[in-house]
Amino acid sequence: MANTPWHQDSSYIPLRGSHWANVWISFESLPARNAISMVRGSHRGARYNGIVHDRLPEPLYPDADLPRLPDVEADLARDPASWDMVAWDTEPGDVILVHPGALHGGAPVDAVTPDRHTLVLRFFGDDATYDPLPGVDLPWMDDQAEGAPFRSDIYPQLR
Ligand SMILES: O=C(O)CCC(=O)C(=O)O
Repeated sequence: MANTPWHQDSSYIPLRGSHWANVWISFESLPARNAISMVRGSHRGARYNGIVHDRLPEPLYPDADLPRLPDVEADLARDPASWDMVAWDTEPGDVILVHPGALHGGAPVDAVTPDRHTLVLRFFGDDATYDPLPGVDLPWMDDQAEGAPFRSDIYPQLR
């Protein structure tokens, strides 16, 4: 059973603001236990230091003054009520909106759901600003000042 490690997308994307949403779309019917899970309200909480998925549990930013990501998986194994989780059954055509600051993960494949194909679209809006993260280099943002609108020719604008 392979779980998506618990994380926040905001640990990886140098962006601030509240106009920010990911659309999670699965092409199979999924029971909630195989769909993406989130910690309720976590998008309003801390921005944690990220993880490097193939170097767990090393912090993504060794020198950054960011709180360490909690070990949600271990906490849940000890006590399933230790985090207030939400997840939904999904049918093809459903979308789950995930705030990038939400602590999310799970979505294992298993005997019930041996295969899962998922598309994630990332959207951001007018109040999204560039907020550099240590060691995250987006060459197309090089000319942007901290706090400037998060814009680049590589991001198509929806009208
Ligand atoms: O679908 C998944 O397993 C992970 C998707 C995800 O966590 C993301 O796009 O940030």
